[in-house]
Amino acid sequence: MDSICLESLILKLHDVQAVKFGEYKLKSGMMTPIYIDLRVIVSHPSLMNQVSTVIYQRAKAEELEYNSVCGVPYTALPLATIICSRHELPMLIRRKEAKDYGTKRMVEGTIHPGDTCLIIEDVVTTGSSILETAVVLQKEGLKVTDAIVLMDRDQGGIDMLKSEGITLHPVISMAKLINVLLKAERIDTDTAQRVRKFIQENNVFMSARGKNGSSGTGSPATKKPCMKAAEMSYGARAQLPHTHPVAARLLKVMEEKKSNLCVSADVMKCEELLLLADSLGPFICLLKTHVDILQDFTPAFCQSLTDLATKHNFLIFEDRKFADIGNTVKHQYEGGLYQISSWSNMVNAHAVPGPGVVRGLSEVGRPLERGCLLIAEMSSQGSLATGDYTQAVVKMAEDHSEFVFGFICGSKISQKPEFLHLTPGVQMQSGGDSLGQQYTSPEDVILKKGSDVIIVGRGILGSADRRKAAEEYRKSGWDAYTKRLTSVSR
Ligand code: S5P
Repeated sequence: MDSICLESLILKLHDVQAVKFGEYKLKSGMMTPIYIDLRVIVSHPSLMNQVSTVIYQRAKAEELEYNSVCGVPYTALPLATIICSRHELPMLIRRKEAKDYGTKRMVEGTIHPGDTCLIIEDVVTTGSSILETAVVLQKEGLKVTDAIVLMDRDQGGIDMLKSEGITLHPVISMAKLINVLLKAERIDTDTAQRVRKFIQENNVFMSARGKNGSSGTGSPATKKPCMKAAEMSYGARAQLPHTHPVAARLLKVMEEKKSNLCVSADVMKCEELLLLADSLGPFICLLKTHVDILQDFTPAFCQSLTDLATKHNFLIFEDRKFADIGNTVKHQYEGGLYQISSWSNMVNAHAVPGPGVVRGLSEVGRPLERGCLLIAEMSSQGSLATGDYTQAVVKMAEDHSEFVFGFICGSKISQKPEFLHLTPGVQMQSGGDSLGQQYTSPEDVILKKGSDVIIVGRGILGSADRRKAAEEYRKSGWDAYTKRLTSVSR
């Protein structure tokens, strides 16, 4: 497809108001200067044909090899139909919901496991819709290596899909769209600038993955922005094929309880901890312990705690921060006074000793269906866990994803949606304590830094009404998450 033809297509899309400029309100309340909605083109048959042609030609130009085509429901469905009919290609249809009768299939059509299926989409924001379709196809034994999209909003979809092994080929980029409309005087320079600024601001994300690395959880100003990854819901991430079972459980609990709050129950007596777990249980997805600060620990305490976890549907995380050779951490995890592996769903470890620490913990934890977080960054001032170290931790986690499912970190450091990011050093007001702890607000942690779970200790424990404080933190963390989801959805 030559550029002249693409230009005329862009103008036609503007004519039928598939692309609109103005002030549009997203569900989050955020205002956007551009609105793209290609559903309208089904009422314009010649446009449908042209869009189908450019999508097919893009696949040809890339010399893609595939056995079947699947359109992401719903807008891309008729486009896939036209392409498949015109070129006599086998099509597959992905169901959004499984039928509650008959075959309960998620994909309609003849499936040959091992075949490659090309995905087609109308607009990509974060890539999550394509990924969801790819996951369904992969579950049927199909390979998905490429996807073609008519319009890419340049908001990180390409990078996210790349991290999942899918190459996204956009026909029209946001930059091209704006340039063509500006040249044709459909929009003025101000509008073009506003849109470019909006896209840029909703594109970048604070991350420790920049070339310069990060400076720990406490100093976001020095972090390098990188592309924003997909904003899949917690529930959708729980369903991904690579999501660790413990992460999947936690994500489901988060979705069900509308809570991304982990309480750090740093109290010294067993009874106080159990009372805390019982009263804050309804507001939390996860309870974090430091079992070695309890003055009156008994094995019976663990049973009472796991009973409360069942009663209130939360998971338990012993914040043991293992940091020794594999053989030693194995014994520390399984034995001794605390027998941590017998009651804690997850633990964490420093990566300093090298992968042996993960392998040692994994030998004990995997048979018990436990999981592990690696400490990639710390909230304390002057932390050495920054830059190349943080990146090496991400790599170690990816290499041991059968046991490691996420990180203790200050911001999103992995683009893989199956990994969870848990951030400590959270209070409503920024600041710190006299021993180097540094605090960031729930909103900043979830919305700006892209983390998944807030870990709050003294922000709640130090409050006169702990239940009220826990509900405030839950609400603040959850509101920030819903804002994050809707601010990038179309
Ligand atoms: O970098 C870190 C890692 C952790 S796990 N910074 C932290 O503060 N933590 C833990 O989170 C810390 O051990 C404590 O249990 C909790 C923070 O407590 P707060 O009272 O400062 O909220």
